[in-house]
Amino acid sequence: MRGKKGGVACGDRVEYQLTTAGQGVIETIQPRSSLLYRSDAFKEKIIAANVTQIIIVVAAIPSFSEELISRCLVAAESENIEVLIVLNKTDLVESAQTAMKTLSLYQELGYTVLQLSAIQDISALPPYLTGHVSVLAGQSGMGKSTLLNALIPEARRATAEISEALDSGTHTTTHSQLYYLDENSAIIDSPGFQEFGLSHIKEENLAWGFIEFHPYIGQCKFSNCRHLKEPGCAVIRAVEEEKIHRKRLSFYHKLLRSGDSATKT
Ligand SMILES: Nc1nc2c(ncn2[C@@H]2O[C@H](COP(=O)(O)OP(=O)(O)O)[C@@H](O)[C@H]2O)c(=O)[nH]1
Ligand SMILES: [Mg+2]
Ligand SMILES: [Zn+2]
Repeated sequence: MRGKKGGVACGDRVEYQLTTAGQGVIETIQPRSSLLYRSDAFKEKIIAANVTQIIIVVAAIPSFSEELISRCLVAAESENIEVLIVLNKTDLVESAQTAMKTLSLYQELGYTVLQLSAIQDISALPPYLTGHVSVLAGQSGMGKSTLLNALIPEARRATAEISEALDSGTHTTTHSQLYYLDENSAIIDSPGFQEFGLSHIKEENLAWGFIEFHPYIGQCKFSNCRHLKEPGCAVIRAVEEEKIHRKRLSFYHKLLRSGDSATKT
C-alpha cells in the first residue's frame, strides 16, 4: 500500500496499479462483505476479510479450549459467517472419542462437526468448501496447516511438532495465505491463536453470538436484560428448563465479566 501501511487483510479485494513488472501499489480496498477479527483493549488483529465460512479446527492433542470455540462462534455469528467445526486427528482414536463427547454439545446446537484425520483421509471436507471462501482458524498445533497441505499439496505450508510437555503447538504459521480450490472456492490458512478477544462486540450483542439464545432474546422482563440474574429473564428460565445448556450460559457470563466483550453503549 502506498502511504500508511497495513489495513489490508488476507481475503481483501483491492484495486492496484502496476509500477514495474511484477510489482504494484494498492490503491483502494473494496468494501468487505465480512471481517473476522480478534481484539482486546489495545489492538485489533484481522484474521481474514470477505470469508463466508470459518472452519474451527480442534484436536484432542494438544487439548483445545472450549471457551475459545465459544469465542470463535460469537465472532462468526456477529459477522453472519457460516461455521464448520472440524475435529482433526481422529487417528488418535481414544482421545478423539473423548473430544467428541465435548463437541457433541455444538452438534446439538446445529453446528456441523466433521471428524477426520489430516494425515490419513480428508475426503469428508471438500464438499463443505464448495462455493465458500473458508478460513481455517483455531489454536496452534491443531493441524490447520497439515489440513491445508492435504487439500493443496503445492502450498507446502510449514507445520510443526507439538510440544507434549507444554500441551501446546508452536506458532509456525506466521502469516495468513489464501489458496484457490477452484474458480468459486478458496481457503485461507491462518496463524493459530490462544486468545480470541471480543472487545469489538457490543455487550448488548453478545447474546446473539449464542445461537440457542436467539428464541429467548427480547422475551425477558427487562428490555435491557443482561441475562445475569435479573428477575423474569427468559434465557435463565430456558436454562432452568434445560433448553439451554448451563455451560453455555456460564461461558456467556464469563465473556460478560471478562469485559473484553463488553463495550458499553
Ligand atoms: N496424529 C495426527 N497428527 C496430526 C494430524 N494433523 C496434524 N498433525 C500434527 O500436528 C502437529 C501440528 O500441525 P500443524 O498443521 O502445524 O498445526 P497448526 O498449528 O494448526 O497449523 C504436526 O506435528 C502435525 O504433523 C492428524 O490428523 N493426526
Ligand atoms: Mg499452521
Ligand atoms: Zn434475560
